[in-house]
Amino acid sequence: MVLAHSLRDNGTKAKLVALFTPSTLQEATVNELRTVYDELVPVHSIANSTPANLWLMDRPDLITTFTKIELWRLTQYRHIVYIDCDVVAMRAPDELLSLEANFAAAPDVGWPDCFNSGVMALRPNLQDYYALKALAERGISFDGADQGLLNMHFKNWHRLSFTYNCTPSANYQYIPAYKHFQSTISLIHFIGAQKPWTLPRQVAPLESPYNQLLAHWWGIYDKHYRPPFVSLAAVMCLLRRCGQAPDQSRELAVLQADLLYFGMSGQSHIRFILQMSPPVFITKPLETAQPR
Ligand SMILES: [Mn+2]
Repeated sequence: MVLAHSLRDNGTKAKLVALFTPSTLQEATVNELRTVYDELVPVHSIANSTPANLWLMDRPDLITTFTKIELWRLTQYRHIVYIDCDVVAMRAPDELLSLEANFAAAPDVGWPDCFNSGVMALRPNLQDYYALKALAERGISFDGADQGLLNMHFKNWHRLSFTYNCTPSANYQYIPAYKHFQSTISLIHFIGAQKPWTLPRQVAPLESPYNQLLAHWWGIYDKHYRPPFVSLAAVMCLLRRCGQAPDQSRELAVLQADLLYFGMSGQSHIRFILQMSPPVFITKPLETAQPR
C-alpha cells in the first residue's frame, strides 16, 4: 500500500498492478489493495520443495519467493517493472518501462556481481517462464530463494543504476556515496527480515540515513492511513469505559484503541501498555458505561 501511494504521490503514469496469492490473503486485505492498485492479478504460490539453501541465509521465510516466476507468464503486458512490496519510491521510475533490454536489474549490495531481485525490468514471455519453472521444480537456486534462481538464469543482465534499488538496511553502508547520490535515488528497498512495518516510527539516532528513510516510509503510511491525531488520554478514556464490558467487547475496544492511537501497526503497543499497567483496565467503570 505504501509503495503504491509513494509511486502515485510522485506522479507515476504507469498502470499499477499487484500480484497476490488468494490462498494467503483475507478478502478485506484484497479489497484494501483494490483501493490503490489499478489491477490485481491472482497467482499461485510456488514454494521451494528443497529449501536447504535458504538456511545458508537464515531466511526460511523466503520459502515461497519462487512465486515471482509468475511474472514471466503475464504476457498480457509487454513490459513489467517489478517492485517488491518492501520498497518505497522517492520518485517515479517510469522510464524503466521503455528500456530496450529484455531483462534489467541493479547490483546486489552483498554480492554486486549478482543482481538484487527486488526491482526488475522485464518482458514477460513463456520461454523464460518455462525455463525458470523447470529450475524451480528441481529446486535449483544457490540461495534457495528467487534471487539465486533468477541470477542462475539471467546471466547477462542489463545493469540498472543502484539508485533504482538502493538498500539502506544492508549491514555494509557506504554513507559518503549515499550522501553524494541521495538526490538521484528513485527507489529505496528495505531488504532483510526486519521491515518498516515491524519497526517503530522513530529509531535513534534520528539523523542516520537508514532511520530517516524508515521515518520517510512511515510518513507516507501516516499521510494516507493514520487518522487525525487522537490523544492518548482519549484512548485511555475509551478503554476505561470498556473496563467491565464482556471479554469480547474488551478485545474489540483494545483493537479500536490501537487503531485510533497508533494506526494499524500499533496493535501490540496498547496490549503492552495494558500488560504493564493493568489498573487502567480494571478501573471501576462508570455506571452508565456502554461497551463500544
Ligand atoms: Mn524485498
